[in-house]
Amino acid sequence: MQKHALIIQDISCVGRCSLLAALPVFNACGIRTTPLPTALLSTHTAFDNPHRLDLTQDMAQTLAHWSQLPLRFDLIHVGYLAGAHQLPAVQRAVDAYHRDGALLCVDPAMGDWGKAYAYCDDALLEGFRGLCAQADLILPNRTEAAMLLDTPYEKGPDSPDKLLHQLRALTGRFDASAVITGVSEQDGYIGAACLTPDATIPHVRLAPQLKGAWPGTGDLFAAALETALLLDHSLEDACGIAVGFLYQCLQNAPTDHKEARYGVPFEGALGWLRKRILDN
Ligand code: PXL
Repeated sequence: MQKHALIIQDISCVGRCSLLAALPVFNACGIRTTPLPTALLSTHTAFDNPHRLDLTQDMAQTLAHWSQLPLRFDLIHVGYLAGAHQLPAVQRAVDAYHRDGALLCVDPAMGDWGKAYAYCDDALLEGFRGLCAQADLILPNRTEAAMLLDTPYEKGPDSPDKLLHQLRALTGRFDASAVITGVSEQDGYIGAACLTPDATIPHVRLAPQLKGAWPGTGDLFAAALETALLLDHSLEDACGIAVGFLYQCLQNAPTDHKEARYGVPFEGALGWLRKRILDN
């Protein structure tokens, strides 16, 4: 049976993030996707003054229409929201579709590099904590982990063990897993660490660190990891695949900030990802 993923995040037309990064990753590996767009932006928010259209009302109407259809999903991904006012619509989608073995994956898109996104307020943070409490898998970066846990963001080489145990506790579920991205335990390397319910120590997966910062890396990472999970890889393996995918994508990526804003050139690496995931 073909797997089917519901992806709840924005459409940023320019900048290769959120839905425009996630959908091709799932689709390249044969997974059917259904988007529930939260907002339409002319670019992501690292460009000045994007045009924004808030789609909260449209989310509610879309969900009302879908309630008349026999839709079911194997995975629900929640990412970038336009604000806390969208949480009721997201909860409605979770209530409708987080059942029959569907995995709820929450990427609490609230900030990066030690800074919260401008629109992110306490209500959104609380809302993401509430979504994390229901999730099967949460995937914050180090900035978001610090926000969720109300601990200071630590720069530089770090050990993710304590954070991951605290994140798993935050889910409030004995069977949930946590992944943290942007981990650089070793100088010159970057990647992710994951903690599954049956493990006491995290698994860390690293690749050589490339100089630069590209918007959308978290969205691509989550999509690659979730695709691998849906296609029967373990979380540790899926984490390694997603780290490897980003390394493949970024090897020839522009590093200059003005160019890097256009996002990760992931298109040429989709074949690598498909092979890595499907050639078990
Ligand atoms: O990749 C995260 C993201 C998603 N959507 C929008 C963003 C960002 C990060 O800045 O601005 C609109």
